[in-house]
Amino acid sequence: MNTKVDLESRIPNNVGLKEDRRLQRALEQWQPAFIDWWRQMGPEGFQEKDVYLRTAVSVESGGWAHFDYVKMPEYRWGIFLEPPVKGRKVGFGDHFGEPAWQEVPGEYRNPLRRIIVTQGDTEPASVEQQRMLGKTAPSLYDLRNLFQVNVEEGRHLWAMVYLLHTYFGRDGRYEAEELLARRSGDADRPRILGAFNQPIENWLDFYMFTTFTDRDGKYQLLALAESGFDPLSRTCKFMLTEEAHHMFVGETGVERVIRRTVEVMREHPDDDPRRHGVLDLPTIQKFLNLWFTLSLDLFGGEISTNAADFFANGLKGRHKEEEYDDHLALDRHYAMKVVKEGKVVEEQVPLRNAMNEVLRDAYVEDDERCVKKWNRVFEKEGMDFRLRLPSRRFHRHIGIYAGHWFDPDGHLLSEVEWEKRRGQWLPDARDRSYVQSLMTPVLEPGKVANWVAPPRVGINKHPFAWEYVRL
Ligand code: BYC
Ligand code: FE
Ligand code: FE
Repeated sequence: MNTKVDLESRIPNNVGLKEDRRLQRALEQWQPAFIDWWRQMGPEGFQEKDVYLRTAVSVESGGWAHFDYVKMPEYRWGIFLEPPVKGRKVGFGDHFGEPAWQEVPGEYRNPLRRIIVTQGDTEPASVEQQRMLGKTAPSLYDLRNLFQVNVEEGRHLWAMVYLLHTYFGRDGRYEAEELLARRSGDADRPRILGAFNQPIENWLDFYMFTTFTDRDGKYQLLALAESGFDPLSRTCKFMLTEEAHHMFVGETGVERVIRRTVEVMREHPDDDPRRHGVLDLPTIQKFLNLWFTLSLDLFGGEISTNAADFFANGLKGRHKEEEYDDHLALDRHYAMKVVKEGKVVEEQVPLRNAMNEVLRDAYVEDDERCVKKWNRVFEKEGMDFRLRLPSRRFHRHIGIYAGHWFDPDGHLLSEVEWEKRRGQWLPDARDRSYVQSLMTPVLEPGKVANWVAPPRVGINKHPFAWEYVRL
C-alpha cells in the first residue's frame, strides 16, 4: 500500500486513496454528509470564525501537525495511519504469533465491525455534547482548545469511517451513515455508550470529561492498537498522538480551577469561596466523582464474555501487551471483588473474562497520577484538603456493581441511605445552577474568567494573550 502523504486530494490521506477509485468515491460521497452533520451538530455560533488550529498533515513524530487559522467547516479532516510494521504478528490470544491480518477474517467480521462502530460513535457524540460550550468560554485560549478537541474528534470519526468503508463493504457504508444519524442524548436514537449521552453543560464538566472520558479513549485505543487486525492497530496508534492534547486540556483545566480557588481561599480564609465567584472544593470533588464513574462504566462489565472473546480472537488486547509475560492468559485468574449476599467478597475469575477490569486497572492508575498532580496545588499551599478518586464500586451503571449502592469508600449502602446522601457526593441541581451562574463568556485576548487561573503557557509557543480565535 502507498503510504505517501497526499494533502492535495479532497480527502488528505496517507493510505493511497487515489489508487482506489471506488473507495475514494464512496468516501467523497460520505464527506458532504459529514460536513452537514458538522454544521448542524458542531460548535454552535463559531462556524465562520478563524480559529488557530493544528491539523494533522503526516505521521512523522517531529512534524505531524500544522498550525494556522482556519474556519472549522474548512478544516482538512484527513485519514492517517501509522506506517505498517513489517512482519507484524498477532500479539496475544489464540492466534498469538500468526501474521497480523491485513483483511478482516470472515469469522470475526461482526465483532470487529461492532468494536469499530462503538469506537466511531463516541467521537461525534462528544462533539454533540460540547456544542454549546463556546458560548460560555472562559478565555479565547480555552475556546480554541475546545474547538481543537472537537475537530480532532471529527478526524477520529473519519478514521473509523475509513475502516468501515474499506473493509466492511455495504454494511460498512451503512454503519458510516448511522454514525451521523445517532444523536447524543436523543431519546429515540441515542449514542451507543452511556457517558456519551450525558450532558456537558459547563466548563467544569468539560475539563472533567477531557480528563476522565478522553482518557478512557486513550486506554481503549491502546487496547485496539494491539489488535491483530493491522489497519485498526495502525489507525489507533496515530489517534493516540492527538489524544494527548485532549487530556492535557482536561488536566490543566482542572488544575487552573483549583489554583484559582486556592488563591481566593488564601485571600478570604473565612469565607465560602462561592461568595467570591469561584468553585468551592466540594463542588470540584463532586464533578470529579461524576465523570470518573461515568468513565469507569465505559470499560464494560468486570466479568465479560465479550471481552474474553475479543482477547481470544486477537481483536482487542491489553494495554502494552508486550509488557506481559504470558500472551495467552489461559489458566490464570484475576482476584475480583464481587457482591455476594450483601457483602463484598473476593472471587477468582478466569483472566480472559476479566480483561475489561485489567484495562480499567491501568486506567485508574493513570487517573491516580493525575489527581496526585492536582493535589500538589494544595500541598504547596500548605492546605490539608485533597481531591481523591472514589471507589470504583461507587455510582456504577454497568457491570457487577450496578444495581448496588456504595459510598465513595466502597462500602455497601441501602438504597434509602444512598438516596439520602447522594447529594453529598454528586452534583445536584443547586450545584449545577451555581456552576452555570459562573459561566459568562470572556472573549478578549489575554482576559480570563474569574473562576479559573490563566494557563502557564499558550499554544504553539504563543503567549496566553494571543488572538486564538478571531471574533
Ligand atoms: N454503555 O461484556 P460487556 C473515546 C454494553 S472513548 C452502554 O460488559 P464489553 C472518546 C455492551 O455493549 C473509547 N452499554 O462489555 C472519548 C454489551 O451489549 P450487548 C470508546 C454498554 O462488550 C472522549 C453489554 O453492555 N471506545 O474514544 O466487553 C471523546 C455487556 O457488555 C456499556 C471503545 O469503547 C456502556 N458504558 O465492553 C471522544 C472501544 N458498556 O452485547 C472519544 C470499543 C457495555 O448486551 N468498545 N455496554 O448488546 C469496546 O471495546 C466495548 O464495546 C466496550 C464494552 C469496552 C465499550
Ligand atoms: Fe477521539
Ligand atoms: Fe479525545
